[in-house]
Amino acid sequence: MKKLPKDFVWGGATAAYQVEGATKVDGKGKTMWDDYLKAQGRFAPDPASDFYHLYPEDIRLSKKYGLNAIRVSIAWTRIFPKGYGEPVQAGVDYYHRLFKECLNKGIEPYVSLHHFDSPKTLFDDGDWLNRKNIDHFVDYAKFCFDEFPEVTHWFTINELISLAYSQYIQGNFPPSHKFDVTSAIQAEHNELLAHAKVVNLFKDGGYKGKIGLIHVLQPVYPYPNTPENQHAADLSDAFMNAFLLDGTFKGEYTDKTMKLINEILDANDAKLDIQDGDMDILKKASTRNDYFGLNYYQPSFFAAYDGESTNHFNGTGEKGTSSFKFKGVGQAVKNPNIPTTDWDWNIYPEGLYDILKRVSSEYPNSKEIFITENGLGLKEELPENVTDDTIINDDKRIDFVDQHMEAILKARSEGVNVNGYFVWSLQDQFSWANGYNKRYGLFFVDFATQKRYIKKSALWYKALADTMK
Ligand code: BGP
Repeated sequence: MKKLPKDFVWGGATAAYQVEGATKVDGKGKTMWDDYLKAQGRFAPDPASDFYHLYPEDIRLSKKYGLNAIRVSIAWTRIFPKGYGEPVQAGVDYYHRLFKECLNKGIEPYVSLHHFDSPKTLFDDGDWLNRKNIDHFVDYAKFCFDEFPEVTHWFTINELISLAYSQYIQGNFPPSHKFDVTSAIQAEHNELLAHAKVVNLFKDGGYKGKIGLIHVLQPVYPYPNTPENQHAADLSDAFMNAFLLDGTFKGEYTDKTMKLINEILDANDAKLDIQDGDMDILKKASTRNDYFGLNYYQPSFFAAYDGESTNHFNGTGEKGTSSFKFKGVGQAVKNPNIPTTDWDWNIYPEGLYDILKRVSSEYPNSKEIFITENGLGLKEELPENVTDDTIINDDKRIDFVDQHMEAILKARSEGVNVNGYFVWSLQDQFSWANGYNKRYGLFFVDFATQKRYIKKSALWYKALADTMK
């Protein structure tokens, strides 16, 4: 069995809207999802995992199965229902209770301020495309830093690209635009700006603790490996990874990245608006991140393509149904040597090793890295003869996490400063574009009764935790 390094951060990840449920209680405001999901009619954000009420149980299980940290996010709309104005005390109190419970149990909370859940009022007003909303975000962040000194590990925004890409390219997040390249690239830039402003505020304000942000990185490989396909992979990489990494840790978009981005913008009659002073803000923040949260699920394989943009998003788990062709970039192709999940996600742990090496050599300002999400979505059911002691077999997930840990420890042994791992996810949760049949948890949630059952992966997680002792 492998051994975890001493003091390794060994956690499980959650996000407020995916676990809390209770979307209509204690004065909570609507997020960009409530009406959208209702109109879509496929699944609802309630009850999720009812973490709003059951957090003590999940934290108890976390402790029991060897975790020393969890990722949670604050729902902006529990505190400011409209995104700004007067704070709601019940929401503030809930997060104090949650953090206290974590700390009392020796579970360190790593807290994100924004995890895909913009307040509806601000979303209707342009979301991240409206620069006024950046100021509202900074005000909300300041409120949280002042109010929650017990939190010492902060992240500003989770997965800037997933928001921009799912909202404006793939079309599977509200407002469901497809291949709206201007909005996507502008959202990337504006979110970077929002992050940088908050980091500068945190450092200038002398707050105790550490701060960073979270990017999901998706290495892009040419397939088959030809010069044309390599160029398609480079274009996709610039859009998905390099633009955001440059903006975060270099405080500039390098010439190499901008050449590729401009090629994409030209092909799509799109434009990016960078205003005077923006780059100074990014520059100032670029050396001030204390750490970097890296989410990794899968790489993509790209080939050249010169037609119009089309896509199909597999949000049901019908294997083989996804397709993605992006004008001026390339098309995603299946690499027959790489296994995939029912949702067509490539399983390739080496991709995590590659991207860790790249971040550490090209972006030294990332300083310390935590894998803030990684995991495997599976369709799982309770057996008919279930009892309280039933342990759900998820050997596939154990294999997946084991192989990814292997990649992490290899990169670490070669000098990459990666000091923690948060499995996605702590318990089963609701998935934004897939609903309740894509389970990731260490703990199985029977959504009808909210009862928790242990999966075999939780036992494995505990055994690995014990190697730190
Ligand atoms: C990340 C998000 C999470 C989570 C995870 C799994 O992008 O930060 O919120 O949902 O992916 O994705 P999915 O639920 O689509 O399978």
